[in-house]
Amino acid sequence: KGRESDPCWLRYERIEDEALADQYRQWCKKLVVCGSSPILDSAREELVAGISSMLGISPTLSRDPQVSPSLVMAAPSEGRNWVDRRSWEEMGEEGYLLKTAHREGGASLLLLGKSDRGVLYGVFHLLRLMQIGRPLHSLEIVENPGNRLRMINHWDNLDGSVERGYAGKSIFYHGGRIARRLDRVRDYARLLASTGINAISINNVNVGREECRLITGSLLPDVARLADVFRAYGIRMFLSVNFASPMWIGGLPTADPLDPEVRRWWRERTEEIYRHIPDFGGFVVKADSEHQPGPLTYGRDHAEGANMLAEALRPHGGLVVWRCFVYNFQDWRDRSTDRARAAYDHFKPLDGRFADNVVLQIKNGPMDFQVREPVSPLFGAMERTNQMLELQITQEYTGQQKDLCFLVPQWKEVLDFDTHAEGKGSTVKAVVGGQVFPFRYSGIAGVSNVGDDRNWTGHTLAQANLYGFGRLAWNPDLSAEEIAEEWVRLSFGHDPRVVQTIRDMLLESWRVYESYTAPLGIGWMVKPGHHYGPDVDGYEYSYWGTYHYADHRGIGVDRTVKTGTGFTGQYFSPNRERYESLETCPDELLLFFHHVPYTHRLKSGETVIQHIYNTHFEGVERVEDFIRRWTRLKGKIDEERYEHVLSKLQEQLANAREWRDVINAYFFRKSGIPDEKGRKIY
Ligand code: GCW
Repeated sequence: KGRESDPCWLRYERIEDEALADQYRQWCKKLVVCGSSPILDSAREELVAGISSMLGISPTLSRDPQVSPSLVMAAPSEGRNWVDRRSWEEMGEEGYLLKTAHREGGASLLLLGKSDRGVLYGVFHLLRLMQIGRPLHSLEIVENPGNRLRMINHWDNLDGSVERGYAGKSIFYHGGRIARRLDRVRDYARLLASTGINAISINNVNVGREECRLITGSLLPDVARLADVFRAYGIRMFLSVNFASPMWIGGLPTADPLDPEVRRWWRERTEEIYRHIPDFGGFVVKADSEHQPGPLTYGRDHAEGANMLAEALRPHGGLVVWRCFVYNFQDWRDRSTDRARAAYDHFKPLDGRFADNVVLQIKNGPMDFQVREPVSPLFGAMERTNQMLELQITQEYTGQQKDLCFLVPQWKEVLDFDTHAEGKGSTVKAVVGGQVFPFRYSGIAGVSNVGDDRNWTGHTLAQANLYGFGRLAWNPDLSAEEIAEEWVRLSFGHDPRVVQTIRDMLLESWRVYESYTAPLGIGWMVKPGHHYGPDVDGYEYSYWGTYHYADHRGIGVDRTVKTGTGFTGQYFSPNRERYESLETCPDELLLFFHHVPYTHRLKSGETVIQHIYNTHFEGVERVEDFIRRWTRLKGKIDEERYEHVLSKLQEQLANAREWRDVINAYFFRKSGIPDEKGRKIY
């Protein structure tokens, strides 16, 4: 850990194609920089560092716009003069323009933003083009982000541990304090900004007693140091707060949101935070969920709780990100309660009651970041309430950064899902992009997969998830293929065999992971607590509400309106009918919505039991195939990353075998139905 950390996709390796490098040098040897601010300075530094490293030159810096040819990087106030009105107006608040302009007396490459942030994003885009080897002589690019909030959530604790972290310890905290040296944090801010992230919450949503101190005078000066680092990269800082803070650190007898003393306490706390961090983003809140305190304790509802905090933040322009991951513990004997229903049942009735600086943060699925889940029916269901999507970049249920699982294809399915909230075309990405209803705030948050491991993410290829998350939050229309290929080129260079192998492995990996774990959307067959490895009945009789109901005849949860928990009724038509009917329910979600016999025939033509056997045998073979493909890259990528990924793939193989054998044996014993192909089941 004393060694330098991995640069991830910001490697800026020397461009070997001399003709191309020469062409770039023409544009980049003179740099005209108009304007200065912390963000513009970061942008300029990044640009100069990237150019020097890739092209082996130090650009001359000038403020004279007449030098030609040159690269002109201009702040909003000055950029205005460089382009016609139409081009200028195409840019939104955080947008940028990259354009090769041939003018009288010479040519220049214009890099303009509507804000300092926009300029920074433009710099990263330009550097990306060069790393990927794109020509620059006829650029005409205007980009605007598809989401207003592009946020990273950390589940880091002050003692340095990270809840659901699989990449070492926190990069923010050591032993109850905020890290003294922040170089690592600065590199992190660069990585995030390079993909367009503009907000970050830096502590776990499960806020312990120690972490409550983050909003007090004892820690705020240190929190402010972190905020300074992020600010220079256009990233606003948020903190997770504990709803009972007035009691825990304020000495009040209650945390009732309607109590005037409580309200005053939060107002004063907030004022103090803003004295230290003038552009503080706001609070992230997990309330009345999994033992976290909340307004329900005082007979108040979520809107009353959130609005109380919103009132304290409003004068300063802050937001409340209120999580909808709320459900009641359950008795497995109780067949009528359904955890999948919970978020909708709790929040839908409150539509219209939340203040306009509250955003509800909704997990992609109704349960909890499983390998496969339907999309939460809450998206689009609250037209008068700001909504944002929460994804889990950290691979809690998807291989824990031991197994390869590139999540962008899963996220794409979520974003492209049509909720039909306002008729056809009301996709999740349109809802959280604010295009279906005029939300004041909306966007996407992802739970970080980063720790202090030298490679940031445990599994080096898991860097692609962090990268992909940011890219999708910026532009949800990018395809998984584009993102995968871009990431591989930035991280491993352009050797065609390398690009093709890693790209394909990434793109296949989520479905491979799905194939050897819990089948057909049922989820949860993981070891309780840490959630890695198979345990079919691990959660079957517990209070978490995560059941599969397998017996000797069949498996699955009946969530239909007709005979089940009624969950399908939370969707808009025609999704409601599609999931309700056994005929139209997609195979991959069958057991999420229906209880069926093992002999039930899927659309694929296989029976459920045979599907379980086939996918589990196949999953292991696919991992073996990953290993074969990877070994053909020996010598084509650096030894360190080669060996590292190889050892991860071997770990994955052991895991896949364990899953295969446990799942197949379990269902063979339950059903008594042998594998048609006579393979070995234990
Ligand atoms: O997925 C579950 C995790 C918890 C987490 C919780 C949440 C932060 O197992 O570790 O707590 O979700 O999202 O609040």
